[in-house]
Amino acid sequence: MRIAITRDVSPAIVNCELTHIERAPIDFQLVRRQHKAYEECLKNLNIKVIRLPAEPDFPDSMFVEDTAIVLDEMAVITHPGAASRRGETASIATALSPFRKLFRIESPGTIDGGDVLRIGKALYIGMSGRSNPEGSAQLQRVVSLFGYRVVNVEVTGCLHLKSAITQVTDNAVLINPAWVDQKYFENVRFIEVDSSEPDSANGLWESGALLYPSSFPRTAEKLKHEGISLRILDVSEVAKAEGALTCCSLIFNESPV
Ligand code: CIR
Repeated sequence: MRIAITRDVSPAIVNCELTHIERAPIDFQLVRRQHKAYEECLKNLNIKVIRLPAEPDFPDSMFVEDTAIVLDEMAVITHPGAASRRGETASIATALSPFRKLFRIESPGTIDGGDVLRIGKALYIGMSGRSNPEGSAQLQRVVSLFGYRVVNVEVTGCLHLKSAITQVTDNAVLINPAWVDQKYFENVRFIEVDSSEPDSANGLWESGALLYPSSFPRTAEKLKHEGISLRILDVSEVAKAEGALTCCSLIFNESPV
C-alpha cells in the first residue's frame, strides 16, 4: 500500500515565504479546493491519504515535502532552510513514526525535502538557498548506512532542486537546463521544458501516472509526445505560494523494507 501524508492549507498561507516571485493575493477557498483535488487524484491512484490538520502558526505547512525524506528503509526529518518553517517538523515526525525509524538533520545543517531528488539509490541534493553542504553531509552519513549515495548539485534561479528537475518516467527526467546542469545525473534520459515555461519542471510521477499542472501546456504537449500519461491539475493558487506538485505530499510504501 502507498501512503501519502498531506496537510490542510494553513489559514495563514497569505504570509508564506516567497523567494523568486512577487506576492499576489491567494484565494483561500480556491487553494483549499485545488489541494483537495490533488488529494482526490492521489486517492484515485489507490494511495491512502493521511491528511494532517492545518497549522495556523505555519503559513507554508501544506508543503510537507520539505520536512522529511522518506526512504524505503527509514526517514530523515529535515532542518528546513527557512527559520519560519522549522516548527513544521514536529507533527510530521509524529505522523511518520508509526511507519519508519527516524533520523534527523541538525543545525547548522539545513535541508528542504524539495531539494532532494531520489533516483534509485542516488540522492541528488540541491545546494539552493535552503539546503547547505553541512545538511547534505549529515544526510550522507545516515543514508550511506542503507546503500544510498549522495550527490550535491548546484542549482540557480529557482527555489529548490525539484523546481528544476523531477523524474517523469522510470528512466526519464524533466529538466530546465537554465537552472541545473545535466552533468550531475546518471543513467537517465532528459526531457527539456519548453523554454517559455521555466517553472514547468515539477511533475509528480507516482503509481504509473504523472500529475502535472495545467499552466504549462507546451511542456505538457512534449510530455504527451513521449507517451507519458498525464493527470492535469489546476494549482494556480498553490503556485502563488511558490509551491508545486511534489511539495504537497510525502509518499511512501506503508511497510519499510
Ligand atoms: C517556501 O518558500 O518554503 C514555500 N512558500 C514554498 C515551498 C515549496 N516547496 C517545495 O517546492 N518543495
